[in-house]
Amino acid sequence: MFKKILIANRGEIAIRIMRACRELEINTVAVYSEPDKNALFAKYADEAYHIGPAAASESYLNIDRILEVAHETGSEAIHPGYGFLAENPGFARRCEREGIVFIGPHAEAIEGMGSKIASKEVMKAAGIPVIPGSDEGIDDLDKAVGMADEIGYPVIVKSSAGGGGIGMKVVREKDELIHTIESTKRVAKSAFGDATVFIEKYLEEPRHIEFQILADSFGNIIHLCDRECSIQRRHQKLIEESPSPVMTPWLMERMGADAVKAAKAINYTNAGTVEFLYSKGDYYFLEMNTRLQVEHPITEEVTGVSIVKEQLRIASGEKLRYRQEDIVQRGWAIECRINAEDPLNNFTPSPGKLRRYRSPGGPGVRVDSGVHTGYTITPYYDSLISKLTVWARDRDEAINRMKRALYEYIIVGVKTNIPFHKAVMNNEFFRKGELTTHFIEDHNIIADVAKVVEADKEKGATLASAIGVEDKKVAAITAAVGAYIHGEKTVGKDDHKR
Ligand code: MV4
Repeated sequence: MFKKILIANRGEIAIRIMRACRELEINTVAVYSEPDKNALFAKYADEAYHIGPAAASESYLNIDRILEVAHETGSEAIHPGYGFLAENPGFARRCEREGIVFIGPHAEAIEGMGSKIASKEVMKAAGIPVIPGSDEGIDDLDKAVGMADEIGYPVIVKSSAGGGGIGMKVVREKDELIHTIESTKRVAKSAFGDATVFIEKYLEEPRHIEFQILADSFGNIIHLCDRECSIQRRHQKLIEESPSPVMTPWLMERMGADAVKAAKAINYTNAGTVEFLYSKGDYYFLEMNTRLQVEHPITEEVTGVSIVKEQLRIASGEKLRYRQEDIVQRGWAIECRINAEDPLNNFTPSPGKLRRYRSPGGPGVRVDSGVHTGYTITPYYDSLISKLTVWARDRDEAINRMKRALYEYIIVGVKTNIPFHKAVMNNEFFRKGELTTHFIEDHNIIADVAKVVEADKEKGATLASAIGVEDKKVAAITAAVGAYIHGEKTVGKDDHKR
């Protein structure tokens, strides 16, 4: 096992990796940008080094500087986390060339899964169901028209080098097809430097169900069951759960076997995720993510496996310590991504100083976060404050526990999407597990958010007046209510002053 590794990331995921290292008695090296110099993750590490200014291109994406620190500190390996350099094959190759273990798959696997057309071809050849569509990039418009007629409308035009929904457009009428192909090619060229596009049958109301994979360097591959990730906004996941409400033992068996087959087909090693679209009882390979995912905690909670520790063990050359029959999914886990954003203003980021921060706790509650009271959420990186995960024996209890945890959360100084999460947890269709990737629009959740904000104000005002706080400002009330609930201090008459 390694004695020292460098974490080339920041915030909650950096702390998550450092926690696994501390439990394995691995020393940790943090790298931080100027705005992160006082961040919790930099303090948590055994060593911490400044790598550049705020701009990611000059800090967390600065390969030369990161490798320089790795060499200087004698780090044997680098964990990239997610985002930044996590799926950068050039970085993985640089590490391998410079004798530093990249904690993730080989560069070839990252490269291969970066092309949506190539990854579909590999999976189709391995006998994994893929969405009906073109087997190669579109370079002949007449051929494309013929193909769309064969597939049947609606179809979707997608960028092969794309991801996260960029460079993808639904076509419902034949006369829109050619214009859409040409415009999508332009978007793909400018966004990814690769104009290759392809078409597929458009699945109207799919679920996004993904499987966690672990693969060692000896050909052993297992899956750690499923995650339902359908509640997304602009291709950003907001709420994830394990298992999926539609999962059955038979579906688990088939999708799990196909997820393992997908990893085997590309000689995958380390942790990865196979994404499927599920529609009307059928499922189709969508793409494979070659990194640790943000939502990994729900899988850790229902299987008891530390995915990050297994990544470290695999990267250090150990054999998988689990066989497939050792993996048991127990209970239900739900994760809400708590972001500094305003759900009543189109989820606009809301950076700022956390004047008060207190996370929930108690039975079955896990909070992965890198913030604290007094911390400033900067506008330079993503707006993630924390990931709130709950575990319970069944889905109903997990939803009730999530509602309780959201009620306890105190964040004063920035707007958050907590009211959004409360609105979803209160939604009858969510309670029934009737989810699709269009859930937020289909159930007009945003309209419910406004009602939640109003109700919270009322609740805060009522409780605040009960405890003698004159001022009606929600923030002051939240702070006072929080202090009162948690007995941090008795609420004085000046508590409402900003
Ligand atoms: C699709 C689809 C429906 N039909 N492909 C979204 C980004 C990328 N992961 C692929 N995506 C989709 N591809 C076909 N043929 C619907 C989506 C989609 C989606 C997929 C998963 C999770 C959330 C989504 C939100 C919107 C669209």
